[in-house]
Amino acid sequence: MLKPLYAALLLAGTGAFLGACSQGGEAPAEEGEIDRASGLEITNGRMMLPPVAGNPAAVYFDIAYDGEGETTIASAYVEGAERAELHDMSGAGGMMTMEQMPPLALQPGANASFEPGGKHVMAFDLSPDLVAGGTTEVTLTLANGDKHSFDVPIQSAGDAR
Ligand SMILES: [Cu+2]
Repeated sequence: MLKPLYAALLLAGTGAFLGACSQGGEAPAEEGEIDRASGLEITNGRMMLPPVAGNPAAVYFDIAYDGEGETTIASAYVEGAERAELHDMSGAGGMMTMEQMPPLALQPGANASFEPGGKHVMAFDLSPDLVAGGTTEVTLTLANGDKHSFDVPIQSAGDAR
């Protein structure tokens, strides 16, 4: 089980987790204590491990946004991955290529899907702690600096997407 230290640090401003990083042994943050950017709803999240160990994993999820004004997803963090990037696929048929995508702007009432063949979060240099059947935490950072964290189940490459 990965410790949600990252989320805990982000919550330091609340006082509840002040100094959590140096204390050690504190209980993992409970559901509801992780960051929730206002108006963002994430469903259907999952991480697909690569078929070949050492390759990056892909994280998929659906977003519904119903906050005030436009919001923009600027970057992603995946617990247990050295780095994560927002990717999109372009091309068609056997000529699909992926590339980093620009920040994703969402208007109130908008939905977006990160799904196989389209947008995804690519997670690089995975910790061996990320195993099928486990969970990890994904954090989206908005252009205004707000964070939105959510847990995703980890699935093996052979599982249904
Ligand atoms: Cu990718």
